[in-house]
Amino acid sequence: MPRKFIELSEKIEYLSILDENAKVDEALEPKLSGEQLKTIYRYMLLARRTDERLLLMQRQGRLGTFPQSSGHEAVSMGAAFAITADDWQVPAYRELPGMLYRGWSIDHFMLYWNGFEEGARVPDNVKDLPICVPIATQLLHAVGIGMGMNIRGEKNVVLTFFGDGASSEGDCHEALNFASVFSAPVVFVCLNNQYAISVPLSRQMHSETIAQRAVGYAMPGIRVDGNDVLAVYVATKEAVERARSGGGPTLVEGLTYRLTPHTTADDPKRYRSDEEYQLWLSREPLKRFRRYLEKKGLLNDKDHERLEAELDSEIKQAMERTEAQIKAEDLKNPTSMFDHLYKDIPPTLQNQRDEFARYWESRHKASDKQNPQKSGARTD
Ligand SMILES: Cc1ncc(C[n+]2csc(CCOP(=O)(O)OP(=O)(O)O)c2C)c(N)n1
Repeated sequence: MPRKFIELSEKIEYLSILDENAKVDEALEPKLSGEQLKTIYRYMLLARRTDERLLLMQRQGRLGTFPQSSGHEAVSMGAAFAITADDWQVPAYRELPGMLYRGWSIDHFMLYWNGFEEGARVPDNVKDLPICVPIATQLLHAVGIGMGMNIRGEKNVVLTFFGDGASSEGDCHEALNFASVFSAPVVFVCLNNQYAISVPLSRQMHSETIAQRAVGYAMPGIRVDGNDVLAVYVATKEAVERARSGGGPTLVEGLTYRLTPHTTADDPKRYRSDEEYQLWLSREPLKRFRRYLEKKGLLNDKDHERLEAELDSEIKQAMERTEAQIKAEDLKNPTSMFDHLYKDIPPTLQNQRDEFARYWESRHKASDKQNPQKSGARTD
């Protein structure tokens, strides 16, 4: 029996179109209209400013712990822009830009990160699943949706996201494998920000890229500059078109960096050097895309000021609306936590719900007795 080699396609393509100095490779530039380019920028900026406002709210005690998305705008928005409203998006938890673009309101995020189920309620006519915090579990949901589309003979596509840390989870392997075996129309986008909380990539995996894992699952894989929204868009669009025409799944890796702590509860100075941070700050996605639009005559300083003012006013209005909503009685009753998992609640859960409702009622009666002047007004 001879020893021989089995040929595999082991070359992993890397794509960059708009570099950190806003120099564009015209041969690779996608043919998007001025309006489309401005829409992409609008949602990237809206997400950045919302993220900054959410951080202020968290620091003021008006929001719970949450993971910021700053730095990830190009991966999220470039990919989301490559699907249609009839396709599905299955996010992890850093896809604020793409989710806002798909129709989620800022209110959703303010409610969600304050612990209210209403923040996870999918808006009407939006084909997205809600934010998913347990890492990599959403990938299996995405593959299930994709396999369902195949069974129904639908020509839609599922776009799903995960982090470099999530790539080490068994769920990720199972999802990639199933998607490949069943030729599910799923585009897996990895936001490789090079850290899983404090664990650097070098402690996460020994391979050079995440994209090359696609070889093991017999699907196309590509690494893109994840701070270049044009490259993310082009690579995702190609993958979407392949999936739509029956070509199965693709793995797209966007190499990027988070410009913030992992969540508001973390201190990245303990595991990332300032030098590294400064290097990646100089490569961040918004600045280069703004310069690209300026060079094309699509944006000037005055337009930008106007846009910022418009977006800030949207964010402020959302904050006022949600804070009023949170004070309203219906959001103050935590029995709603039982309401969203099952259409018909199973008896065991119904018992727990009833027990909790009795406890909650008695707590209020006790609190009304202690504060008779507040009788009738809830104090929690
Ligand atoms: C199943 C599961 N295990 C552990 C955690 C705790 N956890 C939260 S974020 C995180 C790291 C995720 O890193 P990565 O996938 O790279 O995503 P990033 O946060 O960097 O975007 C971990 C382990 C979790 N959310 N879910």
